[in-house]
Amino acid sequence: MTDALITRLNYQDTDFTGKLDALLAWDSVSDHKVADAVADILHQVKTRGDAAVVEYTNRFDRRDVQSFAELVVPPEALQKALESIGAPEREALQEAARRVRVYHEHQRQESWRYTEPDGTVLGQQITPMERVGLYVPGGKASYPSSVLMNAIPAKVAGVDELTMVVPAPDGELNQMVLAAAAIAGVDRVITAGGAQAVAALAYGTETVAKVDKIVGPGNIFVATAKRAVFGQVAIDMIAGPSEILVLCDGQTDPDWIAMDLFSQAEHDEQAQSILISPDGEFLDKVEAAMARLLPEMSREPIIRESLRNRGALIKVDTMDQAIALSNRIAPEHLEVSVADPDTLLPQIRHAGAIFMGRHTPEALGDYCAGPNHVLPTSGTARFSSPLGVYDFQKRSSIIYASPEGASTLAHTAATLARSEDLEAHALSADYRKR
Ligand code: HSO
Ligand code: ZN
Repeated sequence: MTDALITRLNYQDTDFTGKLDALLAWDSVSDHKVADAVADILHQVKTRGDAAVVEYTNRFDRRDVQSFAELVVPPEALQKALESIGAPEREALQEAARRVRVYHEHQRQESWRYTEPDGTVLGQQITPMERVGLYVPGGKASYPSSVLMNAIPAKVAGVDELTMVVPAPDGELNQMVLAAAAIAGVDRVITAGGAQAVAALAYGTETVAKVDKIVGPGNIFVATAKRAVFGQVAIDMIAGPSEILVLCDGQTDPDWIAMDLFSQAEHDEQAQSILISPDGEFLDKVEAAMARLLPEMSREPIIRESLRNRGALIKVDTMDQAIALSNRIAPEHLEVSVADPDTLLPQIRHAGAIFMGRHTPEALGDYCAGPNHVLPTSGTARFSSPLGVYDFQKRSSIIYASPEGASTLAHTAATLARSEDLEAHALSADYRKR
């Protein structure tokens, strides 16, 4: 790569597509050594339960606990964390939680049914999962906002028991994370992380009840463990690095756009920030703004690396080209920074979250607008959706045949059953004939 702050591309470039594809390419690392280590940890926890979790936690997180009970955070400690943080932070968490809850309440799916003329009733009954596990990382990406975003939809869905696992390296716990857990209504917090925590949730131990689904981001050990237990339990998506794509007509303040790109780049060195505009001079202004603003940023090294690795400013000829590119990229976050974004919206097919207009930076959505910030990454917005209440609800089909309905249906069922050579099916239906 060059020494430039960020790659510049033009839709007219020879091999533009190849260059763009190279920037977008992202391989989720799969490492055999990690897979072997994880398989061993899963086996140990599956067979030895609490004791194995305690041993791994003492080893990996430099703890010195004697029993699993010491890993369980007492409910009073959650309340204490809530009181210990600053009032502005507490109020901000509470306000964010309130808004996220209101938004997600709109997502709750309802059961439905309809009745046929002969009295047969058909429908679908929606029920929440009973137990869910929420993984929260312990390191630099331990975000209280992510606790709200994962926990609130589960609680809105009506999940009975939400268990959060979070590593406490050297016994240190992020008080904002605990406070967020208290506000979101997390039922139990266990200070364990890594594959051992995933295993405890997936298989259950003497102390931990086996959950139905595990959600939340984690490092490669956690991601590998989640993949391995999938099937035993449900899991959410395995997230790749965060991405933002900004489409701009060239009329937004270049400083605003520069900072929007930084806001994604500061997450990590592999995060991706791309700006597309039909206005070449505007791209120059944004690049100049980035060069001027970057030295002031506290995460300057991460931003610089991320922009250099995976960032791009792309000149197109028309807004239609911009939209077509956006649909190809299928970004996690899409800012449509134009005067009237509603005119473009119908053409936008693939994006995790769409931020409309000049006054909607992604950061508002990351924290408190209301929609979820757990979104499909790496082009998976082509086929998946933001985390939501529906991810914690299940559907059961309902069939309630009336005597008359059963009699009618039996003809069709028995005919098909005999064509499949399944006589008991045919008779079981026929017995209900009038
Ligand atoms: N942008 C991240 C979410 C987040 N931002 C958490 C700040 N804190 C997800 O793509
Ligand atoms: Zn963010």
